[in-house]
Amino acid sequence: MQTTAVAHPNIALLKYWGKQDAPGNLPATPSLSITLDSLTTTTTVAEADFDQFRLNGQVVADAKVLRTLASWRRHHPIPPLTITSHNNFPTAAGLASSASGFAALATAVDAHCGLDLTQVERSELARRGSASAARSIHGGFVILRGPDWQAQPLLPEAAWPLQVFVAITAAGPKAVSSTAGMERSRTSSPYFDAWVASAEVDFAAMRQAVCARDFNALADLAEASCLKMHALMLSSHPPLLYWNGVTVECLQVIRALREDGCQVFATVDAGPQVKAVCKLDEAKRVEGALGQVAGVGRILRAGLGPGAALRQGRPRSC
Ligand code: 2P0
Repeated sequence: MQTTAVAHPNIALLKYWGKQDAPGNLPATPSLSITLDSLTTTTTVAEADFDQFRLNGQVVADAKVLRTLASWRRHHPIPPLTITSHNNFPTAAGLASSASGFAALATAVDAHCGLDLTQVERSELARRGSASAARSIHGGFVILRGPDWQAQPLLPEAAWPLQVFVAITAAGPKAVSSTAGMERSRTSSPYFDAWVASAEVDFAAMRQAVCARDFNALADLAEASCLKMHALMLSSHPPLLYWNGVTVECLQVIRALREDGCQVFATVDAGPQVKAVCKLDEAKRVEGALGQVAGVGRILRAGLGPGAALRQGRPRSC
């Protein structure tokens, strides 16, 4: 008997980068994200004699998955599991595969083991795996902030439809994981305290822009948050530079479109891919412009999507 859950990655418009110096995988700053629709992680769990994790067809010794299962078992009765997970998009390349991965895993384990968690409790379970995963439990616009650090929905996906294009500028996994990079920034960047100190004001402004569906305000705030995070990364020691030349080229193209009145903005996470977010009626123009950039391999297209959900469930089996 097995249970399958599906979750989608999310893109932070207000970025989380850095953790509190405390247990529980607690972010140092609040964040605000959009959950995507067409990118998916599908995860199936089944009881087994020992834990085994298969990702995209390969058995993987993933320390983060094993550590997360151990932390969940301190609070919940979870037997040894075979976990089979598949991403329909590049893994560990700055496309939030750990967000959708741990959201799908938390959802599957909750149902399979009959934990009977609320959506908010499930987001806390997911957060222990990857903080951004807490946000993928919900659809649409989502916030994650203290003091409880359980993600909450802000606006459902249908309330403000937007189009997202992901320009793939390089294949393969990133050189420094987000978890390691964040710790490097916390312990070595002279700007880390300023990043944390300014986060609540930035968060309040972005929440207001989303609630007002003010695209231009959201665009300004999202680009500022993205570039502030990358400045923090660059100021870490050794420096974290997740971009390549094509990343910069895409950013320049989006900037030129914006200056020409196009309602679009760009954001980049811990990897070289560029995400362009635009109004639906700008989609053709944005996709066409990104497609002209030399070095852009593929362009993934997504709308705003739902939170993590079961595909087939068998609650209360443990
Ligand atoms: C975010 N990122 O808010 C930021 C922006 C990447 C850049 O959250 O250590 O996989 O597992 O909590 O959530 C990626 O980091 O890190 C991330 P952990 P996670 O989406």
